[in-house]
Amino acid sequence: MNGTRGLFILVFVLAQLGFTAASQRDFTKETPEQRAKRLEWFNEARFGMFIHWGLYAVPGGEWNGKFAPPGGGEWIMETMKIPIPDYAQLVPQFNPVQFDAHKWVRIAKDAGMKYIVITSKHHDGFGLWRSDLTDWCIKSTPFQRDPLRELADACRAAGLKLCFYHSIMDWHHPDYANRRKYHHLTDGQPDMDRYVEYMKGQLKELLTRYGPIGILWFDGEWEKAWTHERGVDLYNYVRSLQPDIIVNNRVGKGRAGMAGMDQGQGVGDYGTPEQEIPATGFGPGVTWESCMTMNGTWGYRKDDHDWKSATVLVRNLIDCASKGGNYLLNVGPTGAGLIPESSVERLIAMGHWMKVNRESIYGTKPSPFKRLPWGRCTTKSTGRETTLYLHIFDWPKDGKLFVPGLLNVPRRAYLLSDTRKLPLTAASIEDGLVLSVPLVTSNAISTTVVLKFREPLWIQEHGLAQAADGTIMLSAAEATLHGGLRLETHSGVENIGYWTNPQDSVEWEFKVTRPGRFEVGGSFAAESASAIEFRVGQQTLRGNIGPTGSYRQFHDLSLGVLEFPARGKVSLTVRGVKSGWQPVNVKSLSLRPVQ
Ligand code: H79
Repeated sequence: MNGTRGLFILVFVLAQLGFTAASQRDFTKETPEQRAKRLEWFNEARFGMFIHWGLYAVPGGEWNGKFAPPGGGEWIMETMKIPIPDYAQLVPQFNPVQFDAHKWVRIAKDAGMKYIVITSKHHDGFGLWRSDLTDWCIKSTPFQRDPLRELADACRAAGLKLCFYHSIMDWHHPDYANRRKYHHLTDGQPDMDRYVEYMKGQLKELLTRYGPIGILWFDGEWEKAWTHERGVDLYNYVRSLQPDIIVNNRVGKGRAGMAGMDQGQGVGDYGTPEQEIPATGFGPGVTWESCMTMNGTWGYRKDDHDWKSATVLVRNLIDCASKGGNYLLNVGPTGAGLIPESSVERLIAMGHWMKVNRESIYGTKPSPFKRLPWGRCTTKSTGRETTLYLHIFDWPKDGKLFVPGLLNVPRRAYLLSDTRKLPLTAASIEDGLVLSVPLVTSNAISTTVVLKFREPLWIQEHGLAQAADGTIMLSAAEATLHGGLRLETHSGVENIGYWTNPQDSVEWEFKVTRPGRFEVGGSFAAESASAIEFRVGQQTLRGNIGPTGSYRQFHDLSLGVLEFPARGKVSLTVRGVKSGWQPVNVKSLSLRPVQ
């Protein structure tokens, strides 16, 4: 054999080996047990802090004396169409000397948060760490420190997991394929492969310098520049550097809108609803985390004073836990390095609540109930014992808390806030449990009642029933949806949407105890006039809807009368009327007795 040829073959074989060694492990293929073990800490944590911090904190939403449109905190470069040289003027202004990693971590920990996700790089491409691969990072600012190192040290000392948010979309790098027109970049064509090499190089820095990282939280994956194949490759790359790391689903292309869950071909470990909490959980094995701002903006915005109350924030956390998800709550520190006081106040209030109620959040499993009229439920089980944590948002004025459908009598019942665990009286009635609780509660945000059982839970929900005045309220969340219909949530309000096919139908089951004639009303939104049809047994009723202005503007309408002649279970179905059908959103129906 010719020597040169032998050498050629050897090099070729080695190159092949090198190639397979680099890409051989497919981390998307692991057993459910391996996956569950890797995600264990995350599923127990339930509560994390999101931190959006970067150059954009300096303008705080204001550019050349004008405030950016809503969202223009971290998005200010894009919404104000700021060319790179102008945006780069922020670099010498970024000097957050008041930044104190221990203080930030203390604020998170005292609130009850178990992990921190900070923007190593947001869409503007600017790195918060001292990268060797670009000058477009913190080493070019007067702030000659490394905030990620300081946070990594502070997190380790406090026992919190540090995680990185990393934007795939990059408005600064010339090789990112979907270049911004307003940058007027002329230096050749973007080369996405080269960009990915750069991004991997940066991720390697992030995953080898700061110890174990809990999560890589990708974002900005929705543009054409990014593909499923690139997503799978990046997922495997990140896990090859830290095999135990958790990667969100925005590494790939599977995410369906702001609801954040994968549809079709997805990659990544968990779903990422943004600014919304799913109407229901997704069953065992589906992991998710709702991320949300405290006001209306992720990055610091000095003119955004639209803060959610501590009550809403705590109830959101409970809501997520009751559906088996995590709550990732955002803060946007200032250009001086401070978490805004309004955020700190709210986190302190959440911490006070968590101090008493932590046991009802961490490591809990979702609610076994479909609906509870006064709040939410989380559960735990250890050995033979099952615990229900009832989270009471609306305290019963008569001191009687009814748990509909719960047929066991608990071995013990007490208030979680009661250090003496004085027993509450519990009594079974026909279709549920009645607990005697104090007439007033000491915690108006949410009070937790603990129920302990030795035997398996016996829950039989009867569905909806008539209220004292005979009315039957049917909410979107309680409907069974047939076809392509979906339950959506906007600003905490749930409605049935995606009703683009009149053949799709909505069904409610309920119990009639006082028969009679009922006026059918409802809350609907439609862009154009439409018609729907109600069916109960042999009866039908047609109703005309809208237009109401938009799909978000709900009007209360009265549509006619239906009769429920006998006591018993009733199934009511709503369908579109084929001729003249236009999509309709439905928030609720009401059935009121007519005399
Ligand atoms: O990092 C946070 C956001 O900056 C990012 N994801 C969270 C976690 C995000 N990217 N896109 N979106 C959120 C939704 C898109 C919003 C937009 Fe707009 C509507 C982009 C342009 C119009 C909001 C409003 C941003 C600018 C104006």
